[in-house]
Amino acid sequence: MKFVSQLNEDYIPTLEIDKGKIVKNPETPERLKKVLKYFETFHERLEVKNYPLNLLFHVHPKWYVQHIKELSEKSKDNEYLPEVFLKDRIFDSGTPVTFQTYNAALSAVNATLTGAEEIVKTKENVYVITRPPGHHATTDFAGGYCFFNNAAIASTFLYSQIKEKICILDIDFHHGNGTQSIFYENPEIVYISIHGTPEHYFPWISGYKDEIGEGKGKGTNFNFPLSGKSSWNEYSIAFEKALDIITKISPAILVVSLGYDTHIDDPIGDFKLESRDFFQIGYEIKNLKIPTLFIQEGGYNKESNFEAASNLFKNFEKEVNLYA
Ligand code: OKP
Ligand code: ZN
Repeated sequence: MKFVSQLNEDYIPTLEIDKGKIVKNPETPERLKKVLKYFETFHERLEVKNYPLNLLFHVHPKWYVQHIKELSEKSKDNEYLPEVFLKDRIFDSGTPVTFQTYNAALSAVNATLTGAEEIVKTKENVYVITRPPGHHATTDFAGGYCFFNNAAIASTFLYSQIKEKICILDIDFHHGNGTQSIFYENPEIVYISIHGTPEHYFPWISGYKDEIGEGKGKGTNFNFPLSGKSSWNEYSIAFEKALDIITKISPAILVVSLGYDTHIDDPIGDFKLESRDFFQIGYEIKNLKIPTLFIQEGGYNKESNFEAASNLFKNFEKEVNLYA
């Protein structure tokens, strides 16, 4: 399969507030370098293209995009931590803005759209290795290290091209509150997420089971909140259910919001998935036999990110069931 990459190496946020203390921000280019190296060795790279801002405006209003640009410009000499969330349009204190934020977030969108265009043209699987991530960004709020919602922009673009159902499977440890909210009333783009329960984990505000969509989208949003410390035993039950939903819907394209922060060695996520569990994840997604666009979300340990990615894609690209 092909991959496209944009790590935005000049975008390095350093600050985050956690439990009242300034801590080191983990969302850095370093975290994905080993994953990228692995892909560079074995896979064909697509060059990132630039797309019109209009594709962004289908998800985020112009004023919000402009606002993120202005916040970045104002952060020329000083990384900026949001203070008044409704004014800053950033909903948490873990999402600082640097001078490079706007360009990086925009480049991540372009990388993602490059992958999306390729899958429309070829119906072949693509992996977009990029940052900053996107699934926490709503139409007009940044948060959780996310500014523009890469997966939502790609899915909106995909739907506009093929006019057939799209499913988004979000397997980052955190609930993709942004993606859910963007498609909450949209029956054509179905959101399915498995994550640490919002009772105990970021983003706190959504990800409950009873959030099923609204209006025409009622019944097309699916949340599987799990208790922290879940291992493959518990995780696999939710994962099977998620895959059953996808099989029933039979979308033309599957978008996977792919986070490796479900791995036991991740410093932020709390699940206990082992490296070998990612073999099974790869196998089962492969078994759906639906063209799949993988979009990078979280994963904050360089080594476990590599273990998870290499195992997942090794099996995604062949067909062996280690657990059978
Ligand atoms: C982004 B992604 C903030 C502590 C939590 C935010 C975590 C964002 C995860 N005070 N930080 O879904 O991996
Ligand atoms: Zn996450």
